[in-house]
Amino acid sequence: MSSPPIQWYPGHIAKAERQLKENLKRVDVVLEVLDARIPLTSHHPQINAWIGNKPRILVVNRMDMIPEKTKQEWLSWFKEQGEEPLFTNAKQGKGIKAILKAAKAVGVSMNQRRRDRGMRDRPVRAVVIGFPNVGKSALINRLVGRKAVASARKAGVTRQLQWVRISPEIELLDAPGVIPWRIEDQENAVKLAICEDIGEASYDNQRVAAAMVDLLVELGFGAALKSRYKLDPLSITGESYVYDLGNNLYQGDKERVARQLLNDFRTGLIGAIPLEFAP
Ligand SMILES: Nc1nc2c(ncn2[C@@H]2O[C@H](COP(=O)(O)OP(=O)(O)OP(=O)(O)O)[C@@H](O)[C@H]2O)c(=O)[nH]1
Ligand SMILES: [Mg+2]
Repeated sequence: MSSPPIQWYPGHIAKAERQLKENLKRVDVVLEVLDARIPLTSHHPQINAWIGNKPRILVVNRMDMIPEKTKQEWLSWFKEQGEEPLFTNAKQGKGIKAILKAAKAVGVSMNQRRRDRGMRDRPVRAVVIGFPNVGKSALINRLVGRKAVASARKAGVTRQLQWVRISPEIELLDAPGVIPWRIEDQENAVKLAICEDIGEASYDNQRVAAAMVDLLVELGFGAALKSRYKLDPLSITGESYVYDLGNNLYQGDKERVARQLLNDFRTGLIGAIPLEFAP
């Protein structure tokens, strides 16, 4: 492909990363939030190094956007890796209690250690970390039970760190999404773009839409495209698909159709479609 690689590392993310690292010292537990459609690609490669020995709660959000079967396969896979992922739907508030319980448990053992050293109890401090737009702020709002922080359908909504008191026992730090300084693998970059987990300034809609069609066909979801758009993607390239569909629907407006394809995927209109499966 001749287009420039997808790279996105705006100033506010660089700043957020510095502040996040600074604040991690004050935090007792980290909630790492992954996107269920791309649990591998939405894991920030440096997170483990940042967290060190702190307890981590692994949250796989957007569980409504993948089939139940795929979710079960991921659950087994993560367990094989020694992880205990908690699946959530932060939009509708599903799976929230288990997270509160896990965070409280960290608080209980922390306060036990404090008491042993003659110190008073304090609330457990947690932070949410993850790529942009995976649902960190929506999750916080669900945990606290009201709209405490901004959450919207766009990467890069949260710009500053913000503490929220969830209950007398838990304080949570909302943080802007973080992304690696360089995304080495362009296949991953395309998946992040399709899922809108990186900013739209970084990619070309028509290219990403074409790549999405190719990827959906490769993953066996061609029929979902065919039934929604009355156009079979199986024997043509993604690029031709965007071109032909633009002709069918919008007098050749490829940009408009590319935006629609991406939007339909992101709002679930093409179906509950994962872009990664458990290895
Ligand atoms: N379908 C679905 N949508 C979700 C879920 N969680 C969050 N969303 C939506 O995804 C969008 C992004 O959510 P945010 O909470 O702003 O994401 P964020 O991770 O805080 O994003 P940044 O602040 O940009 O890093 C919002 O429109 C949410 O309503 C989910 O589990 N399922
Ligand atoms: Mg946010």
